[in-house]
Amino acid sequence: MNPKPLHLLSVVIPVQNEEGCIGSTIEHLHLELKLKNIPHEIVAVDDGSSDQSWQILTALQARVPVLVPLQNTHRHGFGRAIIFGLDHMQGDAAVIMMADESDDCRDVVRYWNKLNEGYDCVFGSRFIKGGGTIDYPWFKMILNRIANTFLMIMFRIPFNDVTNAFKAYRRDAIDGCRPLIAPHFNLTVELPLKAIVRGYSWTVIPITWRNRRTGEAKLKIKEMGSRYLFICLYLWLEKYFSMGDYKRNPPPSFIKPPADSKAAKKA
Ligand SMILES: Nc1nc2c(ncn2[C@@H]2O[C@H](COP(=O)(O)OP(=O)(O)O)[C@@H](O)[C@H]2O)c(=O)[nH]1
Ligand SMILES: [Mg+2]
Repeated sequence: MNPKPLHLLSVVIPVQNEEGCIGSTIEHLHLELKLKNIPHEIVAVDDGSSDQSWQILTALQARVPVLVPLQNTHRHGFGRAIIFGLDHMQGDAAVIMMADESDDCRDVVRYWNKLNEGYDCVFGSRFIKGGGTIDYPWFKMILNRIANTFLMIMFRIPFNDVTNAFKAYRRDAIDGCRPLIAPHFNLTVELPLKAIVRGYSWTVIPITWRNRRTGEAKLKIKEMGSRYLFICLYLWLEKYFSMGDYKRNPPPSFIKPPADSKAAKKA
């Protein structure tokens, strides 16, 4: 467990063509966190939107002073935009949240409270008691359940909602997962799996999700399937074949004692 107290929560939101919902997502979130006295900033990363999303974000700053609108100046992509947001955040913890009002702001409060108990990561599950989904497209649901069952077996973890991006991390855990390499939606599995494989502490709480009511869903399973597989296999190789080299606490045999220590002199 991590005893370091937390001072600021950064909510990182990737945004692409969300003019119909981005305003209310941010206003609701800000209101909820303000009511609960949670010190926060909201980092919204626009990725070349062709609609009014960017204009809405910049105008909203007047009403939500903790809003930090950014434009991803690098190559575009869901994962790249989130990494850009993580690179620019000021907080010592982050929640990654979607712009389309699918995620519940009250769950952000629960994430923050759990992080403050000392966990490095807090993951939500929509598929445990107390969690749920509204209007989840049936085809996506079938693929989701199959993929998550495979991940539970491959990584031997008792957590059944790895593929959802809406999760919370201490900054230390995020930095321990660098370099982050997934440019697209596959970042949603890179972050939690890497944090688990590298030995960061984690826990699961129930969360709810509801389908967007405006705009378009952007996840294209056909384009992403092989990218998801790549990231899962890469982390599977790291888990079983890297001998713990990338772990948060590397195996003792790999830690060299300082040159003037007793142990070093003996050797
Ligand atoms: N910055 C950025 N955000 C994206 C991109 N693709 C999707 N998003 C955002 O990521 C979130 C999830 O996308 P969404 O369309 O709801 O995905 P789906 O519901 O899983 O199909 C939303 O906040 C989108 O605005 C992208 O290429 N760049
Ligand atoms: Mg969505």
